[in-house]
Amino acid sequence: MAEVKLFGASTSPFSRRVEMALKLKGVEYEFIEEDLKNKSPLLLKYNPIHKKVPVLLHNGKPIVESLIIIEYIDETWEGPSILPEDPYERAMARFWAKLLDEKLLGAWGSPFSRRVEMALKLKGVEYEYIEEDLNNKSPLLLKYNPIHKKVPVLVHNGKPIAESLIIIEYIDEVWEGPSILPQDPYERAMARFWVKFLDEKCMPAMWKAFWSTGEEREKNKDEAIEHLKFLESEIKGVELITDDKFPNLSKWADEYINSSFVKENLPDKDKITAFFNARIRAPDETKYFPKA
Ligand SMILES: N[C@@H](CCC(=O)N[C@@H](CS)C(=O)NCC(=O)O)C(=O)O
Repeated sequence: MAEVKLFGASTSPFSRRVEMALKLKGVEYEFIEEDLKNKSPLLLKYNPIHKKVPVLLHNGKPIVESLIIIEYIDETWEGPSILPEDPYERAMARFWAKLLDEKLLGAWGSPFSRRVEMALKLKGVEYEYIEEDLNNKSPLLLKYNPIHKKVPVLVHNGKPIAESLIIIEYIDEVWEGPSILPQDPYERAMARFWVKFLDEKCMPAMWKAFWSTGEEREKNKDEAIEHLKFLESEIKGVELITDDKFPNLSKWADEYINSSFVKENLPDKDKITAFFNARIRAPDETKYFPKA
């Protein structure tokens, strides 16, 4: 009997759809659960390009990418057809299946995209990442986020969700895995309060302090420092967050960026430094991160 193995993850919808196809055809298979945070050497060997589940191993030969695997299953085993017979209907089925995959429209240097990527990875969600050129936004981005026209946008089951904080709460509610927000309603409210404060007060003030000069910069710096003081007491470039002025914040920031998970998901340091240096030299021409 032919040997069929499926390397998958129970949290992955892509693995699940392959399992359904195998079951529909009545194929016997061995399921090998992968830990997506600690991928096995076999998974990396069989899917060296994407390093993702699912991988179907049939007679020792690996097939990757769930939609390709499903078509392979349909063509290899008898039983109820998965794809329609008619070529046009088949093309349509492929179109809709591809559209429904989880997608994240992001930009490599965007802290808002990065935080969503971290949330997806924390939950072990498989997704397709689409890098946007913010200087030349794609029709897909404009279609999915016509109001703000910004990244990130998460597309789940063909439906777009915009605004990083809303996306993160959505991810937290939809996928199992470690909780992102605290369970306790009051703690959740507090987490929302501080992140809103960070996004709406601290980041814009720090941003303005970075890009202004002279007197204007001093004024913006003072404003940023006022906001940071609140953060500092809460969590007991331009020299803003220094050890002497903000010891708690500084310690927290060090611990945050030195945790292996965060480190892996931060943008490349040289690339982001080059972007900021270019922006300081020519602020108008380099408004957005260049395409990765
Ligand atoms: N509040 C939004 C902010 C997103 C945001 O500002 N994204 C920037 C990249 S860092 C963007 O897409 N900018 C394009 C633009 O402003 O046209 C969120 O949290 O998602």
